[in-house]
Amino acid sequence: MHFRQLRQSVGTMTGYLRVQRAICCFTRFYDLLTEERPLMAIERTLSIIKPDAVAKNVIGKIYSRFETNGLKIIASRMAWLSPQEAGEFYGVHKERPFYKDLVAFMTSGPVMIQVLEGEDAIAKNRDLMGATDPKKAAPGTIRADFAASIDANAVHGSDGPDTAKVEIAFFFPAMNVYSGR
Ligand code: IDP
Ligand code: MG
Repeated sequence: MHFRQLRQSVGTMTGYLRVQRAICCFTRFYDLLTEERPLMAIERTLSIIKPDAVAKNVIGKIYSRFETNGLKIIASRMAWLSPQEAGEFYGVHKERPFYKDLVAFMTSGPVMIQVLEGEDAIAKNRDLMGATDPKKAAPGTIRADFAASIDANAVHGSDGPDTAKVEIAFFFPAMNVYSGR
């Protein structure tokens, strides 16, 4: 074989290897892009620290539970609700026997209202809150630790995406205007 022929075939081999390496790189990059990852749903939910917990001076402790569990407080305000506000907010329970007591309790003192944001924020907040009746709430939940009864049960949390949207707009109407999501 002539020297020139040898150089040509070496050149062809090098080119072939380069193409192969490029294909390999592209395939790896494509795999990385299309790799199956769990869907991360960033949600927002409305939380209220009820008059009993505000009176117990545990706003900070409850906020700390949110923050250490990946929920960000992206809006907050303290308010003393009027019977109209509390009545409208809990309008879905209008026909329930406890509605009047619920409105009376929610207007018995100031509340702390916040929007929490994070991965699966709605369900995560409900998990952190515990069952409606603190006697049935799992140990370590907010209601198990800070609530005294089903009436005075420390916190409110939206129960689904639709209610979260309506409840956030109820207390923070501007968030609907400026929210990116
Ligand atoms: P939740 O706050 O766990 O979402 P809901 O069923 O939405 O519970 O009820 C709203 C609020 O009404 C409760 O947090 C609680 O304060 C009150 N409530 C619910 N069920 C009863 C009851 O059977 N007796 C007295 N109060 C109740
Ligand atoms: Mg509810």
